[in-house]
Amino acid sequence: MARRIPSELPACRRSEGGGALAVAAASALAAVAIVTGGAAPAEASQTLYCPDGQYCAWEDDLRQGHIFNHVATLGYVGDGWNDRFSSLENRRRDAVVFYEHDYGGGDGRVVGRGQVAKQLQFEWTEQGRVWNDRITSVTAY
Ligand SMILES: [Ca+2]
Repeated sequence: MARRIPSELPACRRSEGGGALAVAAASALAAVAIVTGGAAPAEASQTLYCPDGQYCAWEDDLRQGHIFNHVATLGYVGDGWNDRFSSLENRRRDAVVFYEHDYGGGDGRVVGRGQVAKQLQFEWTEQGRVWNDRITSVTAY
């Protein structure tokens, strides 16, 4: 018994040393997680406000999810956003028209300065047509 106690003390110290290393490693991981977290909001489902002077669209209702924001006319919003807009906001000085097809083709809907469409699936319906996930091009005046 008496001999085992001294032999356990170094073992105990090694254990503590390992514990300290583990804590340091955990801190390093936490730091990495924080850096990664800094980029995360763009991926997270949370509201990102539309910058002044731009028009914006979100992939989900109520200005949630990924945000698309731009200032100029776009004959095609791009493969990543085509037929994906679910809510809109126009913070430009002038009106913006959203079209169902590319280069202003098909039906268009005007969004005036400061206007918001929070839920295209409910707000932009006429003659049985729904504008959710349908917009393909934008004209900015
Ligand atoms: Ca379309």
